[in-house]
Amino acid sequence: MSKAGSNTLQRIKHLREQINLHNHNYYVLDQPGIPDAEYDRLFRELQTLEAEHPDLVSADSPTQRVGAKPSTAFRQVKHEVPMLSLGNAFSDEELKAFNKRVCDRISWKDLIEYSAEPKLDGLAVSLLYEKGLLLRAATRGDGNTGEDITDNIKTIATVPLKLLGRNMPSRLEVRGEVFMTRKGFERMNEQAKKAGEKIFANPRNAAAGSLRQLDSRITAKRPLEIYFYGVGILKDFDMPTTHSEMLLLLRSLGLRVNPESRVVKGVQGCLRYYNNIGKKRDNLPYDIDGVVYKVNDLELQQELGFVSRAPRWAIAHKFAAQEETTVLNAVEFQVGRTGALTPVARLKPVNVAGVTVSNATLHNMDEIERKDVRIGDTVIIRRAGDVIPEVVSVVLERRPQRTQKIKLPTQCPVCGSAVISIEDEAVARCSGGLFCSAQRKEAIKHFASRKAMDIDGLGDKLIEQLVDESIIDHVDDLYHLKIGQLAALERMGDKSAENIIGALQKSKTTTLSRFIYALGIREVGEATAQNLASHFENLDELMQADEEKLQTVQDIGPVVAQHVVTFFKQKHNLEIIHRLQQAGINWPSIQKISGDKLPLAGKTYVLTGTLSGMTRDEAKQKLQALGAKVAGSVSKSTTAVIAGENAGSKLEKAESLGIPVLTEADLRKLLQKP
Ligand code: 5U1
Repeated sequence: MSKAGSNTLQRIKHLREQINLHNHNYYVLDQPGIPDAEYDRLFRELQTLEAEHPDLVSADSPTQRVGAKPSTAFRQVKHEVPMLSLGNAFSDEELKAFNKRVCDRISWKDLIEYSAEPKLDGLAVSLLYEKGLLLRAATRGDGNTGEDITDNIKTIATVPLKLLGRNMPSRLEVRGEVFMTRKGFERMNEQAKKAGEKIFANPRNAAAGSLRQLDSRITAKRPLEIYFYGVGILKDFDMPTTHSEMLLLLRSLGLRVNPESRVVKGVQGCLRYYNNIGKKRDNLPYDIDGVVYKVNDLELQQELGFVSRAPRWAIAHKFAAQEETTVLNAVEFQVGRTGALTPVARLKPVNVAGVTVSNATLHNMDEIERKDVRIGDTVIIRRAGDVIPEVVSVVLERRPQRTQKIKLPTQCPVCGSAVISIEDEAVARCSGGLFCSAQRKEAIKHFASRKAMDIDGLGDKLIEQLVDESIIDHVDDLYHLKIGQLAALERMGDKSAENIIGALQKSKTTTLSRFIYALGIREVGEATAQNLASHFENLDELMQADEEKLQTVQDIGPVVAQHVVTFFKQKHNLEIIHRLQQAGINWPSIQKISGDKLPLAGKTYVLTGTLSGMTRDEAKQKLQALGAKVAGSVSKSTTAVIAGENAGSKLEKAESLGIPVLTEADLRKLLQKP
């Protein structure tokens, strides 16, 4: 009979039920109900209780299993070598303890060499190659039995159906992670939204959902990628002696491995790598949730062996959780620069990765409806890098009896003007325009921001104060501010006021692209402003351009072109530009590149479809280097359209306008021009 009290017994039972339920949601339904951090906490609590009361450990406890049962929809595959999971370290101390366990177990006195790499947030898979040919692919499933996803894996362009080289193992079972880049995920969700199809909450769910499609034609359309990180079986081949050599071997066979992987020494080496990857994290194209360290020497790995769920020679060092649950107390609507109303969740404050979060974006009403968020709900919020925290989903199991639906206001909460919703647009907007002080404030903040006019010291709070006290109305008023006006403001000394006037003076000399960006034209970000500035010789030309002409600028489509034309049609905007120029805003006139003598000077090309020998960006750069312009859309002034594989509407338009169409081979000849 166990010495545990009935409370402990009850708690263990409850934890097991909860974990089993979340395993099912995560592995079988691809719909995690709680953040990973919360799952980890439940799992750890159960592990601790079981460690304290070993007599209560039962064979069916989730701590004794790797995952959940695979779905029955696919043929099942028994893994010859089980696919185990990884132990976790949530702090530097836990990493140090892991390293100590490793050293103690093999009586190692020196620094251990580890192979380190990012831990991707994707789906673990196993691929079996026989005599170099891809025979079968399977999910990890419960670690012993997975699902046969061969047809789906074959749709991933970077998975070799045949291994590279002549010398290859007779059998190779290789493991890796299937994932989706954040860009691929966003594009896919946009398309799904337009088609009224299922939207995924994050790239991991999207990758899992795509891979477990019963119809592989659907998988083929999904932007899936893969990195391989380990080997289960290697037959009739010289076994490398280290994990890092194993990765090189995989690469030489044509299997993609993560280029971020490195060999590091001891705990300090691991921590340096961890901090480095942590800094890079937001700039990596895919989501990661930590890094993995593996003892590099394969013989030492053998010696260390396994313990129940995981190898003793590897560990996942997790980043601080980016998701947490909290309660949604209220929703307020913020008015942005273009009048867009953004619902903002007011939350019960919660610590997410070291920062207290009490507000998060709910994006727009469509998202609120899609996620079925209500006031009073327990919600999962995510905070990643510099981006504004967002409400990811609702924990439906925790929905209280009484919740309140979120309603879009009919009047702007700031100026009282009517709120209008345009069909096909997810956002609702305040119709007050520059009558609305919120829109004016945001326009001025944008104008002064670092990538625009870069007015040092003119922060958001100060701008709000200046507008609230009617000292300024529009951006041009900034250049008529006097030191005395600023110095009279609360918490503003003479010196700060002087500095701001100095910064305003300095900002008057700028560049055309910064000025275009600062105007805050809808959908004209930094890159578009740069494209516009380098395409048009001066501001007047841009202001007079019609939609057709604008669409010949790289990356400018009909929507942006329309916004630009609309902006410059408004009398009020023209007056402000005039007043800014009168105040002394200036920029150097753009030096026309002396490209007249270049072989493709005066020619304009449009690139479309997929090129096989180079990317479109490379082709663009090469054409530009020869003096050509590369436009984003086809018009009468296009010299020729260069069409790669799967070219679509641009090719059709070229044909309808009688514009010459060149192949990739023609492009190569063109690029060889002396
Ligand atoms: N990058 C990486 N992810 N990952 C996951 N390596 C790696 N290794 C794993 C797992 C489950 O397992 C082996 C250490 C067995």
